[in-house]
Amino acid sequence: MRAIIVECKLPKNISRIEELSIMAENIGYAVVKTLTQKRYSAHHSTCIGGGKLEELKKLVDQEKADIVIFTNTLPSSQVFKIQKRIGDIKVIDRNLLILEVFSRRAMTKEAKLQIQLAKLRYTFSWGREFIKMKGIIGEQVGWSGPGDYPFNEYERAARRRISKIKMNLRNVQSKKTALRKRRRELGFPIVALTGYTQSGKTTFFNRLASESKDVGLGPFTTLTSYSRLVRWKGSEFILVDSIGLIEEMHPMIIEAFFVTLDEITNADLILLFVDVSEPIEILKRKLSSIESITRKIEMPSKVIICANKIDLINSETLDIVTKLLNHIMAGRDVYPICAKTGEKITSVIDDILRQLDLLHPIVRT
Ligand SMILES: Nc1nc2c(ncn2[C@@H]2O[C@H](COP(=O)(O)OP(=O)(O)OP(=O)(O)O)[C@@H](O)[C@H]2O)c(=O)[nH]1
Ligand SMILES: [Mg+2]
Repeated sequence: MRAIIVECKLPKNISRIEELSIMAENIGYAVVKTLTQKRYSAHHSTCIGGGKLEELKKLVDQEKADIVIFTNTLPSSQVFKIQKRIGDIKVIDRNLLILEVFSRRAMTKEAKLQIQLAKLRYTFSWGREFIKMKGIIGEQVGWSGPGDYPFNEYERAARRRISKIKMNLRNVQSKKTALRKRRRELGFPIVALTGYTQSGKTTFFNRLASESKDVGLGPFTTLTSYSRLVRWKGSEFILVDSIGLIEEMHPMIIEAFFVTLDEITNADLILLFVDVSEPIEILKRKLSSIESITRKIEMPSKVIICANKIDLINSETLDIVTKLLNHIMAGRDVYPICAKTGEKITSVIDDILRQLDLLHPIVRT
């Protein structure tokens, strides 16, 4: 599948072309061209302006593209208007690409349901637009009276599907909640891993829990949360690995994955993973994005920062990054580690035990 990535670059926004290219290529698209238009504000009906749209149309024909991916968030009306102008080709935005990545990665029933729900809710208003565009309801008819019939039908069907998926999801998740409750009753503290996608959480999880979960398949390798009992120096705690974060995650996606993220909210301690091998500017941006997401999901107060992938940087860079992390994450312990080789991870585990008051384990008889 050949993809063209398009961006309407506004002065206040950073470019997401690279991020989306990686994501698209990761799920099998060949990014054949990228197209950028700098504007002070997005065009009200087609995001990019008319001239650029013509250029896009030519590019689509010339490159025999199968899909156009906008880095911007597109309201449904814009998607259909763009499609109308450039031909019968799939047009998606960043949020739908993220959901497509999720779909490809979803292995468990829970993740599949969560994605279905997010997709349905994200495209809920699209049905109305589609019906309108296809002239099933003429715009002149308006949205009240008998002309509303097809839309109301669509809306009812969509709502029914949404509530059915929600019910299935609740059934799947109630088992997990029961398991969590049982573990609490048994007195095991819960330590959850969080951080930007691809920062090395599962690599760390596999090492501590002697597991072999998938790592490094690209953004959102892990979608479903996993819990394992970890024993260290005679103490035990539950380690939870879950979905990674991304900048500007759409609220609907956060909501669909809320229960997964809830594992983080319910933890006694958080290990926040940061990939220190990334350029400092990106690191700063990601840290502020993590801050805003974690504020929304109400993180527990105990947080340890794992500055991961130290094998990829030199000591001067590590010094700069550690200072930055100490400054931004003031009051939290920062540990430079290498999850891949296991270097320096023992100090993190010791700190977990210290913060959870597990240093002097009670011997079970
Ligand atoms: N060089 C180096 N690579 C690492 C280290 N830790 C993890 N990686 C690599 O980073 C990539 C991502 O690792 P994952 O463990 O899948 O990251 P994740 O945070 O679980 O990612 P998501 O599941 O997408 O949220 C993999 O290719 C790992 O091999 C490290 O300490 N050093
Ligand atoms: Mg992972």
